[in-house]
Amino acid sequence: MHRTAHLDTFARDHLPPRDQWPELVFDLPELQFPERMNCSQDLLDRWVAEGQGGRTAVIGDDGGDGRGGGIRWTYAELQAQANRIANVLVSELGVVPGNRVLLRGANTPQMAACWFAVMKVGAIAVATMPLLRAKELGQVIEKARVSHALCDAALAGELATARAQFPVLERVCLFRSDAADGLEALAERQSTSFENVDTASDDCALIAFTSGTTGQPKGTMHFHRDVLAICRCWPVHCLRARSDDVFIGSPPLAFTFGLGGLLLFPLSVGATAVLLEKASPDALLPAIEKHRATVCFTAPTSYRAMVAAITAGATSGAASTGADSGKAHDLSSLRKCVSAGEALPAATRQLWKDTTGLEMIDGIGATEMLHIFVSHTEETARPGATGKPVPGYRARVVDDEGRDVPQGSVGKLAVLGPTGCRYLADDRQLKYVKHGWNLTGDAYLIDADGYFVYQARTDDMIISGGYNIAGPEVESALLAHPGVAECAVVGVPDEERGQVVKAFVVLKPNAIDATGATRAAGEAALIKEIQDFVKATIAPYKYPRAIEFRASLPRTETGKLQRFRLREQ
Ligand code: 3UK
Repeated sequence: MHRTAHLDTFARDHLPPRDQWPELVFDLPELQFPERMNCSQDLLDRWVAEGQGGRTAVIGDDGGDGRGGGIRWTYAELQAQANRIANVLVSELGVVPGNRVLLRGANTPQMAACWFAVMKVGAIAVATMPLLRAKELGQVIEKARVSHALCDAALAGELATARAQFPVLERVCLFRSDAADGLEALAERQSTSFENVDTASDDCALIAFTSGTTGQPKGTMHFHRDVLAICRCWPVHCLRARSDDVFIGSPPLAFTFGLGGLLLFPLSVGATAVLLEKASPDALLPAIEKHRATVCFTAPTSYRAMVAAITAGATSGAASTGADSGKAHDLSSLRKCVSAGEALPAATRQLWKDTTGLEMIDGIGATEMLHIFVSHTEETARPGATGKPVPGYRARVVDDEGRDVPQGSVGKLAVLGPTGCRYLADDRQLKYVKHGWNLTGDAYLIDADGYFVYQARTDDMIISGGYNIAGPEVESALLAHPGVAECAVVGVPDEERGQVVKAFVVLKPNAIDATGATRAAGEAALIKEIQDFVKATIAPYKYPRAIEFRASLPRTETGKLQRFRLREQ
């Protein structure tokens, strides 16, 4: 390890022992990193130094609530804001290199400036999802020993509650606030220049907490060089964005999918990022049109919901007014659409293509790996498959002993590359990293052409009557039925078969009424019809023996289905 710039060495002191790290490979010439670097230099300051400071870096859109929309900052302005905040952190709030600084807010230009300020002062960003409550914030504060927080004034309440219980959090400064001691007022008095702390390339830059479904959240530690490494792998080889691109999307900056897709990747090519405070499918559609966005990042279900809204708009007539979801939206600016966070069903890829003419880019990423490691380009997309290892990464499908399974057999996905899993003080390190490989917890197979085909989370595989059934494959088949809006497939206990396949289905608005039957008769007929439909699409033994209709499905803030909740019920 290189000489640290951290005066507070908590992060280094709590890295896993070196022999528990995954193997790291820096195979590409662009992955040769110097001993000392601060990632904000490469992503932000560089553009100003190169005379590109007048380009637009970030655009804020509050969806019309008037709190902070309308901000457009050039690279020079974003740098000036970040520098002012860096000065506040050091001279007003007493932050020293290595301190953990919690960031809390919706996706906004101010949040982006705060993130860079934390990088610049050599502190460690601990970004948190806006929806977290005091209890979860408290777990993060305690685990990462967070001493300072920068928090959007709109979200101050839960943080104040958490702070009352965890006095390790000494200072909270509110941004987007008119208060005399708010961040804006403090920043106003500071200089727009700041000399970045000369961090080591292996100094920790961020601790990202997993959106864990159960148990204590895990903090994943990523270095300054990791931030740049992810910018030089997937975006360069799969996304291939340009400096005139306008990025937009839904994942929070606190989710590394969003941090990369909506901040690091656009800035790494000198492009523009539109940061939306509200990014539900209903809000995303008009925002794409309004900002003439060219690159979109969101989850598979969000693409599906956007298609539904577009289709509803088209049938009700483009001239209709009122709710935005009822309007036809001009999406012709879009060039590239990225899907991640969950498997992309072939049916959803096809729907999006039929609606927009665009082939989506799917990629599997993980908080532990920082970003995407198996993916493809538009040209090499294969419906139902995630793709191939991203240049810079290696991937295999292995058995419990870490040996490659035969081609075409289902096993565990194992990956390694320039980034990898380093949990903050957590025994679960030994579960994620085995024999030097990161085990993501996903069941995959490799097809005859070397494509990686997602099956399920390993603990979501259903074993029924001796057969292994991957829930997502059944979900894909269900999604192709014209009445199905959303669905989730789980295994439920069954005396005879061990488990049976059960589907929870959200129907499209008119799926039953259209039949003219009574509700009960209509539901029974539809269940039978959907079951027959699945049997005709995939091997009949995989069909859902039980189907339950729901108004909605439980999801995390990052858009993932919470199958465990459905199993519990
Ligand atoms: C699942 C996928 C199939 C998979 C993430 C892009 O999702 C991200 O990180 P998380 O830590 O979850 C990781 C797990 O999510 N998954 C993600 N993408 C796909 N499954 N196809 C996909 N395309 O189970 C994985 O192990 O929340 C995604 C970039 C950064 C991220 N952190």
